[in-house]
Amino acid sequence: MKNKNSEKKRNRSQRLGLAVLAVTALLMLTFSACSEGGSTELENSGFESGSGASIDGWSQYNYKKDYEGNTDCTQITLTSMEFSGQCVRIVSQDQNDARIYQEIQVQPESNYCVKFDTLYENIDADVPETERGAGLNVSVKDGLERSGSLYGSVSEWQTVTVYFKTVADQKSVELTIGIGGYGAESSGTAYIDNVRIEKVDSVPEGEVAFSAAVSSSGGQDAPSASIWMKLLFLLLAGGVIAFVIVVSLKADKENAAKNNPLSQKNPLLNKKDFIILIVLVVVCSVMSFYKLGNAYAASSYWKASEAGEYVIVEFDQTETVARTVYSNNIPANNNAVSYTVYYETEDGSGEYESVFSIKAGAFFEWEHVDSSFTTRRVKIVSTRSGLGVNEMGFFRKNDSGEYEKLNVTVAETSYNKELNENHNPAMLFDEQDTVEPYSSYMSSTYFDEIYFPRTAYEHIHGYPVYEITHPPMGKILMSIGIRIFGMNPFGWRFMGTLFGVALVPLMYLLGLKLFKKRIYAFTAAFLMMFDFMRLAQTRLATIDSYSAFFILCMYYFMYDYFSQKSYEKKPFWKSLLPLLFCGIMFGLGASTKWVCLYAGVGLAFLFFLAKYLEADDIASGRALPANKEKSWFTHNFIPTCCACVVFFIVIPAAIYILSYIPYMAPSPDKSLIDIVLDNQTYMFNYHSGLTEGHPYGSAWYTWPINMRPIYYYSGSNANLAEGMSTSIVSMGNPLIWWTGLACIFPAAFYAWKKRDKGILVAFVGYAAQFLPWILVTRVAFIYHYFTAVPFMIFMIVYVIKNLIEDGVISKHVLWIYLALVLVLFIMFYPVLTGREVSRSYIDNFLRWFSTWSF
Ligand SMILES: [Ca+2]
Ligand SMILES: [Ca+2]
Repeated sequence: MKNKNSEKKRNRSQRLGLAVLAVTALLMLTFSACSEGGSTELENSGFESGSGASIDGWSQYNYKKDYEGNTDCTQITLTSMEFSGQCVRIVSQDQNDARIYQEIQVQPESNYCVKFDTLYENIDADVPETERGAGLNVSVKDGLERSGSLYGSVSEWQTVTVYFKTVADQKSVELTIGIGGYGAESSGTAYIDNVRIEKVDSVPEGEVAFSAAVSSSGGQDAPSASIWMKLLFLLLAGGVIAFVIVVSLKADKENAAKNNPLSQKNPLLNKKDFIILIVLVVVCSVMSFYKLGNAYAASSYWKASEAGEYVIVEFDQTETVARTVYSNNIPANNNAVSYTVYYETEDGSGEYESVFSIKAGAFFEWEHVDSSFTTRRVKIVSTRSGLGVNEMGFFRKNDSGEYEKLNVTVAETSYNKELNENHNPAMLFDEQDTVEPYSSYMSSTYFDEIYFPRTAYEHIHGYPVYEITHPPMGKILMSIGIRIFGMNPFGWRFMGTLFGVALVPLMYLLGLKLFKKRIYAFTAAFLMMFDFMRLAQTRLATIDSYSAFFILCMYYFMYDYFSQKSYEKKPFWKSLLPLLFCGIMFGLGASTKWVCLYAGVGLAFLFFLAKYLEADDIASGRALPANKEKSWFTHNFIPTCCACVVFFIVIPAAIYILSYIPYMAPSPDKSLIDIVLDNQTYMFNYHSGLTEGHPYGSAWYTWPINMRPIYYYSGSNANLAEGMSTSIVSMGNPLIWWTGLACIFPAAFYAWKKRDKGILVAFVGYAAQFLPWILVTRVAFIYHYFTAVPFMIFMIVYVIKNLIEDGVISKHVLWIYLALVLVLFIMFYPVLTGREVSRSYIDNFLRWFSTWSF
């Protein structure tokens, strides 16, 4: 009776929740209807209200600050000028996209005239005309077009007039004025005052109106999920919660009625298990580490400290250079030319002619330039400070068209010994054996490796931190591999691949607890091992490998707590051990990636459900606590909850805060707590504003069906023979993912029918890792499903186990299924690991759908 009542209560509260949502939606609709047709009045158009960096009515966009954490480049502040009281001043020392903006109401398909007064200085003054950014301009936020640009300086206040045209259905725009534009950064100073906007019937002859159309995906704050998505989330999450509660209650009751033990016994590992584990780890390691990346790379670099530093190198004789390659270290925080490469002309005049220039470019990625020149001497001259270049190499082409590396000798440098070694231009030519004419994932970073290994490297050296959109733990772990193997592709990928391998024995161990039989534990580990995404995702040096591992560990320990009765443990503290380990894993996970916080919701649910079931056991007389005289509530529940505060809040918070230690070296003036708090604010804003589309982005509901694999690497600079191809793509093994999708309801059916508590942990894990994405409106990728995959695999194994035990299928079916999974894995292995295969093989055998582009 008691349970029915609590269910009724729950239903009531759910209904209440829905009613509140419905009323809120209605209010929002009414409100938006009222606000239609508002004025185009600008608030604080003369900038008289506000002071310093807080400008009433206006928001600021500052690319370098918002996305790179660089607060030094640009200042946007109010200042007083004789012209007309206060005005806004934008100062960008370096190339940036920095603007102020304000939302205004507009009418669709109308013309608007914007006027403002301005005084500006040195806009892109030192930048060659062809490399100038957007200059001082007017646009709308996320707009596809902008007004004309102003460059240089003026000595008197000017009034600028521009026009724009709204498009169909456009009811509001965010009007922006500033220096630079998206992908067109500029530097300089601008004073802006008295912004006026009015609707005009037509654009005067000779004037051009830019379109106010915005990119469809926008870059504004992410819209919240639609009401339908919220309802769907509530329905699915509520369904899983209700299901897990009901099944676990029934399981305990019926087990007690049958005099079965209420605590699940974990099988002990024996020699056979160890042999299986060793074989799994060896096989998985071989295929995961095979050709992971070169264990060498050029890493000693030249970073000019000012313009005019140079190095001259000499070939053994006059040569015709056909290809020049170079690899950059940490890019400068601007995209301007940092070095110019010259060659000595052959006329004996000793004069040099420029061939190409080097800009910021990608981190540890070999780039090539195919400008041909004939010379004996090459001179590289810095044009500004900031960019480190690891190494440079030259190739000639022989008669059969192959590249041959040219021997170079450093003839002369501007090296000033008082500067540190990184400023020695000769470092550009000290690792010539790493120089290769072609580049591939074996020698260069690919996909998001420009972020994570770079930051791991920065942590090691105490440099300013670049990748700050996730907490530091993943990069700290990655840096261990770099410390062991050096700053090279193998080094920066090693730890992630190792954690990816560790997922396999972990699946075996948790599988053994869940299913009690070796064969099913093996099946779970086998499916994990031969899932495509495990391989592709953990060979790439991002941080998803770590978060997947920690999440699985959390559930591994919480399973013990959920499936065993703490009141049966003697002494009491032993019952707390799984919680302690779970909490540590939670701390490590949360300080790697916020996605692990979803797991925390699942863990909390399992914990409180376990405690509720224990309370129910005792209230209903199903079980007696270890010490009858002491009440369960005061001697078990309260102390356990206190311990959980330590395990799930204090310890994780300590791990989380300490993980920021690598941030301290580059910011010696800031306290660790300030560093942590600043980064939390930044991450929150970043993730809630991340709505830009991405060609390989995909919606949550397409993940289980494997619709949109993400293409990481296409081998564009590799040395491919005619008709050959090399790719790295992250996707699921269709035979695992599709089977998994098909197994969710059968697994629920069996869990219900057999009153099976253990598998409920997999349902909670799957729901906690997958369902939150329904509410997430930022761009997401198929790899966000990765942390849910282990739980889906457990559901597959659970269904197979029950089908076999019920005599529906024989074990042969299982072996055939595993064999087919393996066959698919072997077929796809080349495109998961960047092996060279013929294009026609990929097109004919692997691209089953047009959305599978690789
Ligand atoms: Ca003013
Ligand atoms: Ca070097």
